[in-house]
Amino acid sequence: MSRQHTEEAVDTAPTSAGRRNFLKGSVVTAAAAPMILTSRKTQAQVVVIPPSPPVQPWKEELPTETKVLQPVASLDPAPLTTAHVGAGECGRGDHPRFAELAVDPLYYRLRAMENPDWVFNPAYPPQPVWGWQGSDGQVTAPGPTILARYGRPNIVRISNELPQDHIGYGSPEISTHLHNAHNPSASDGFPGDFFSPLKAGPNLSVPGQWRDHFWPNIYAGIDRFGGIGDPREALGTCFYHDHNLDFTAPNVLKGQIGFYLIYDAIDSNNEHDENPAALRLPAQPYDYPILLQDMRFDANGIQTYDQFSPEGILGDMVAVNGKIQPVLKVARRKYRLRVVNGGPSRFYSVNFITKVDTRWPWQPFIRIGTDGNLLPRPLYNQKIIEISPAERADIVMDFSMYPIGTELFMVDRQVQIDTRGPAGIGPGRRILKIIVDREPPEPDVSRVPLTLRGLPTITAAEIASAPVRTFVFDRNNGQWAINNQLFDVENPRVVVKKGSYEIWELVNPSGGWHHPIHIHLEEGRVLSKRDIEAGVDIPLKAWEKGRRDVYVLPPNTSMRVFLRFRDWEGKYVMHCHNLVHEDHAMMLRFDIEP
Ligand SMILES: [Cu+2]
Repeated sequence: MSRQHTEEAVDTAPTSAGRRNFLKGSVVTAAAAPMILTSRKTQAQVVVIPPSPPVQPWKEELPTETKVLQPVASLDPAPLTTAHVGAGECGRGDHPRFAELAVDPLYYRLRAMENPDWVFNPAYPPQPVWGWQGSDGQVTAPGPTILARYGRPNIVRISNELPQDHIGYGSPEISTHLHNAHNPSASDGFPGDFFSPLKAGPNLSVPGQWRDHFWPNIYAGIDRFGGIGDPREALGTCFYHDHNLDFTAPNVLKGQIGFYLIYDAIDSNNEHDENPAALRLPAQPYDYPILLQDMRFDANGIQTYDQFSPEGILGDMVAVNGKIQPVLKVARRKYRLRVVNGGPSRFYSVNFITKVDTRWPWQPFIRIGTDGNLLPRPLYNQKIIEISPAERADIVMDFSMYPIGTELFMVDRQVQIDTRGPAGIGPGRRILKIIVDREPPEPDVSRVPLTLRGLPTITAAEIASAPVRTFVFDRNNGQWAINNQLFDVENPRVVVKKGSYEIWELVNPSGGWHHPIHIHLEEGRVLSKRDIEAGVDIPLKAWEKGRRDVYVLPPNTSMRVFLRFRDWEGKYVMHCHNLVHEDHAMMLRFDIEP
């Protein structure tokens, strides 16, 4: 059972002593009255929460380059297979295949710390966030970007220096997940592996100040293909974020998130690459990640959240890289923009507009990636990006089409009134202003080639012989459940053999809720999608046909996903990435056995 549910019965109304005691000292009391789920699936009694106070738009400037975390020369004590229990490391499991794969690693220090004076917008007072310290010593939320490379392992020493006497929403333990990298279980940020100097999750042996995460930067398929695996399995757009059991939504909202981009020989971060296989896509600093998070602020302009409501709070402000309605200044050339939906609950449909005479036409871009992965071929002349929580879109925009001084706006056109899911497209609101303010210092030689990265093969025989498991995502007594069961961090609900493959059928029978389902460790391929009420197949969208790690289930929808389970053993999770649903138990543990 998860922590929240051991403290009180799952169907307890949000007036129990535990919640009251918590709320007494919390900033959420004033603004966030609870929502009460009724027994009817599609109805909930929604208490209206006051809107966030107005902001001053287009005042804060985003950095023109993503802030990169630099490696350190060494770590003291030197990382070992076994945890340095006694020297401050929490009691994690051993690093598997460490001697084999931790060859010539890069070392990083990633420190979770409070910044007491973060400014989301000049209209709001400086306030604490739980960010990450960058190489310049500053603590930012999102944290610094790690630029990784396939074949070069990273050992990231993550330390928890958050205030342990914290009162309010969020919980100062962490378990950092590198969303969907092919990583060993002990370094995956399993929800029950949360740690602080004072507390250890149920899957750790002792608390600690820090934990070494062994992120080997290998492709899936090392057992079959040898070396560093199958390059067709590459992920590029990853992000690290807290996965603390029951507290993921508040901790991520407080800033426990950052980008992790992985390059390789073809997606090489080098526009001048002479390797004929290299794609030469726009490279750093013109490869720019953009994180979207929905946030709510109280009457005093202080961020607020209700971590005990099973419907959470839908943010009515959209933070773009931690700022509300900021400005990004770009050079007149191509940019690769990696748009990441950091949740907790808002879906986005974003496009770009600029004023032409009296009109605001939608501006074109090329979509090159879906979730973490490059598509086999670019999608040209795209105008809108639809992304659910945790989904990503990798696009190339050519700002050389615009004269210096042009202002563009990134607009979210998604209508959404509660955390249940999107409700159509509207006129939208502007969330980021982009100003083309300079010529690039050198000619733009980047390009978008006609082919990007091929897909790994799945044979008809494999599909025919794959065992099928069905998972139903629905509510159970006001909590979120999978096959009518709540998350059990101690016991696997599914055990699969390493090297095997299966079809997982994901079913959302509810009439009201959308569930973006995330499966750790491996990308899957959607074989089919079905409207279960009408009994007909639904055609897949172009970007749903690539490798995926988020499977968006609208109401009354099922999906069949082909998955392999490779290279690593141990405990992993599948869960809804609406972080409210995840925290309220819509998660299951699956184990991979030898
Ligand atoms: Cu969900």
